[in-house]
Amino acid sequence: MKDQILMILMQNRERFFSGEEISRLLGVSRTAVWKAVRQLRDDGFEVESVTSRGYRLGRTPDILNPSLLQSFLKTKKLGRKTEFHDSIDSTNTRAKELAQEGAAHGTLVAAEEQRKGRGRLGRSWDSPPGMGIWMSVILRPAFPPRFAPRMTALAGLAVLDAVNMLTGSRALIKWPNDIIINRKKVCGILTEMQADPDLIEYVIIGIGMNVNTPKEGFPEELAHSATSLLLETGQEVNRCQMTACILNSFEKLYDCYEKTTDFSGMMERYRSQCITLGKRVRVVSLSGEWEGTALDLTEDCELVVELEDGSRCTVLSGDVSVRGIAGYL
Ligand code: BT5
Repeated sequence: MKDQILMILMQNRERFFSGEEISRLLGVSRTAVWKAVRQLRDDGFEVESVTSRGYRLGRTPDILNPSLLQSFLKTKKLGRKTEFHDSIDSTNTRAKELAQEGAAHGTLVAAEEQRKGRGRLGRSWDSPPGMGIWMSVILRPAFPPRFAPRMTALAGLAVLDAVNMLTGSRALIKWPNDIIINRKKVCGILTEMQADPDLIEYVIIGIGMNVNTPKEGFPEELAHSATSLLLETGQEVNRCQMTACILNSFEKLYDCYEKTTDFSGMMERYRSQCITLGKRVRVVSLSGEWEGTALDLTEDCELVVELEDGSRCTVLSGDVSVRGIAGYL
């Protein structure tokens, strides 16, 4: 009921809504409405109340709240079913469980904190409470498994759009899954999939974004390579609004791609926003390390690297880390 009242107030921010109207709409008593409003205030929502006019929503706190998220969403499916946690081991792990139980396309799992946030290739992802977006979306695409890396690319472009829209900052992509502002990592994407040889059962897109993390919020070992939107822009960003903005943009790109199955336009955009291209890189894989120049990306989002002897190889995102010669970039 608290969430239903929040939804009503969110959708009518410009006007007062009387207790009587709310109680009639929801079929509950005036006292129940009053109690729920008190709970909202306890949660940090500013609810003005004026005698004979009613309630109006003021400042909203930066908490992960399903109604708050819904009020910012413009999607049909992404984020319309949600599971929110105060603390969880990993939203990707939970999303996988839900997908195996049959959860619908677009289901979102998000958490205030992850205790065992995961990166690629067994690495960990630092996910402190209340500062970032730690979320996973379940997708059920109808295209073959070899196109799954395109989902990481679409998610990356969606993150760039959302960052630009809400902060005005220009972020870039470090192939295959890092989002960079001012040469530091602000966001990472972890794509996991369950598939038969020619059919995807589900894809999980995990997105970790440092939003309001202060300098001291990062562990020592990330101090030089990680950043947050707050540190780069000086502005706090509402995490529900940013989550919705990413999902709004992602769904647009995803639906367009699914309808046309033409990736060329998106690929052009990806190439133009990818800082890896043209750089000297060190490729680190299970079979060894080698250096070369990142030349291009294939239509399947593999990196084309020119080696010292002039030969070329393509590198698959799932198998390797790519580092700049002089450090992280
Ligand atoms: C990634 O892996 O960048 C993918 C991160 C995906 C995290 C999301 S959060 C929601 C969902 N649930 C999960 O459990 N995971 C996903 P990778 O490219 O392997 O980068 C990992 C490396 O990034 C680490 O080894 C650190 O060096 C660095 N790192 C760890 N935490 C970071 C942070 N909060 N900000 C910036 N860099 C970080």
